[in-house]
Amino acid sequence: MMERNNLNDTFKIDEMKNLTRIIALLAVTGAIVAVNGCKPKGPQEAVVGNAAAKVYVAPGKYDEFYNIVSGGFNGQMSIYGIPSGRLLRIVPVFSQFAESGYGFSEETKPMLNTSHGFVPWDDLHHIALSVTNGEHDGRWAFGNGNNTPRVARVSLKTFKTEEILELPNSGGNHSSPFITENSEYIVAGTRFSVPVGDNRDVPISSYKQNFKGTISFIKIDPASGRMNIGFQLKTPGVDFDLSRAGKGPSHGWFFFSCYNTEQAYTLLEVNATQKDKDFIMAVNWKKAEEYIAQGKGEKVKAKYAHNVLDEKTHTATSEMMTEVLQLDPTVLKDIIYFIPCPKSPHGCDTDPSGEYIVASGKLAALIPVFSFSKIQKAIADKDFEGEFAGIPVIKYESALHGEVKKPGLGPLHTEFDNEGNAYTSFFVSSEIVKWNVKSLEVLDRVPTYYSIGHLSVPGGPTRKPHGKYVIAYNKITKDRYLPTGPELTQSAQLYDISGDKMQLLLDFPTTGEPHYAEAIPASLVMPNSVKIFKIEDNNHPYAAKGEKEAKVVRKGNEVHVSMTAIRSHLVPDNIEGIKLGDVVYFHVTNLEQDWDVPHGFAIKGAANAEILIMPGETQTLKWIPDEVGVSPFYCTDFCSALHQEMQGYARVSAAGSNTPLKFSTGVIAEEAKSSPK
Ligand SMILES: [Cu+2]
Repeated sequence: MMERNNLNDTFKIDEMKNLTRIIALLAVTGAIVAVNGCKPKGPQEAVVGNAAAKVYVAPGKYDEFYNIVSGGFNGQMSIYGIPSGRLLRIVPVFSQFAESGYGFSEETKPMLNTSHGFVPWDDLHHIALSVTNGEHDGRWAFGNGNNTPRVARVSLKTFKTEEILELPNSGGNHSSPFITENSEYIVAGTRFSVPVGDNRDVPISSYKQNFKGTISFIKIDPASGRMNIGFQLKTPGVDFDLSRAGKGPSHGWFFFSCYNTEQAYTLLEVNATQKDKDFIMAVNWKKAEEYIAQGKGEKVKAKYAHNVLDEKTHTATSEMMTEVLQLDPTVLKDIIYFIPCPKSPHGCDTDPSGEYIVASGKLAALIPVFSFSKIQKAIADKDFEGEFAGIPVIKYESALHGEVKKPGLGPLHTEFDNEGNAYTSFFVSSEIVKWNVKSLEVLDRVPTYYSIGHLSVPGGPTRKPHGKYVIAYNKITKDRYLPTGPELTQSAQLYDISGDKMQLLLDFPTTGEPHYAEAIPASLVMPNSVKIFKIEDNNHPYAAKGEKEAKVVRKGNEVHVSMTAIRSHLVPDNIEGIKLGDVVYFHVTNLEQDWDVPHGFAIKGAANAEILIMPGETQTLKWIPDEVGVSPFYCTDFCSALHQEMQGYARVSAAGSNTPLKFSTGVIAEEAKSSPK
């Protein structure tokens, strides 16, 4: 009854209007999809002239850009070539990936460890590529885990996940992993505010008193890329959505969009859309660094996992961290400021000059563009309209460069080209709108099929966009592809932006649900791509760096097989003396030192995925035999003409048996020689 009364209280007449508008917007979305769905004429006409030639990458030729795309609920990143839209690789990050054994092999399991134990899945929404002087440097791709708050670092040399850092005091990691101009920090802002500290068993209705947000500033080691939490800012309880670092003149600042400044804790679709304006939060992180240097940070107990892959042992380790440094901006008043922003803002993007901050209110009929220099002046003049939960609120007009009027419905995200133009995605009206950042004039619009979320211009978030294309990442693909049952493929669309008018070139399907993506010139990544791991550098404790080092060793009930793989045999390929009750570890070293010759390994009855072993690498598959007999094992990755011969047998005897431990390859036993034909 209490809940019902509260709900009734919120349904005042003018709020009902808001609700009606939201429902109307949603209805429009549906209508657009339905209308477009019935009129294939539109989409067909959208592709004209030389579109095919512009995306055609001839056999044997390379694409111009790597497109690094989040996989959303598949917890992975995928790598596409642009302009062809060809899928080149799926990089497992937060989710187990049976195809390569990521999260299944003993070496990679620690990568998915968290304060909650082993968590084999997450929701990866955003990509941030490392930058130097605000420009892509081709070193790392960072990704966020939205559900169990985590940030990952993927090497662009190996396309492997090298590090995952969990975030304490966070309810969900959405406004992440955006990056500062010289990759000093990536940030992680909590989507859901939650009770933090020692007092966490509180009524949900005590949101205003007890729920807090945090913004984590994760420091990046410039040489190794290693992450650690530099500090956390405690913030009022709201929802943080997206963010961007300042650059150029605004370097040292970070901007976050916040919604639910109503501080609602139920039925947010109504209760968090009451106010005409929410906030952009401006953070002076250089000032925060000063306070940390002055010892003003408070050490707070926390529990979070820090997982790192060692490139010499090819093995990840997981360390549980126990404290974090926090600053309280309601006490240290000159760290953060709120700027009013209509309405339920989503994207918050800084232009290449660093002067303009574009905030896109999902429910707003305009796009406000804020001026960094005006924000600075307003702060200097204390031009505030008051405070929100102890944080100064700058007057809207004082921070505003101007508004893009009637740009479309449901603005979400903005990227930039190198000619002063912005490209904003509109979810509700399902289109990309091009406008000029200084004049705020709308220049062009193209439909997307259908309902675009994020978009990406190569280099769009950097100081020097590469331009040329904009890629739309869409939420719905009805009528675009051959149907595959109730679930359809997710989709991206490529547009040429080199002329005055945008031109649709290509649809290409994506894996998972793409959210944000970045694209980087192939020339910045391709020359550094690792071809093999040097076998002499392999420090894995169970590596067999030559066939002579292959062995089987019993340690109590553990049996460790140090196995080698090279075209086209495994050493050893006959193993006896394993007993029921044993735990068997196959440590397989790939002896190849040639590009693109992985071997795989699987054994019948293992409750596990295959392992895929790159040249020079060692990977371990754990097997607990559950029956007496002989189990075949084999190479799973087609490696040579005699790949099908790359196989062997493991004999499992009863628990109490006295079968001796032995192993071999190429040995014909005496009894086999003498047995009758
Ligand atoms: Cu093989």
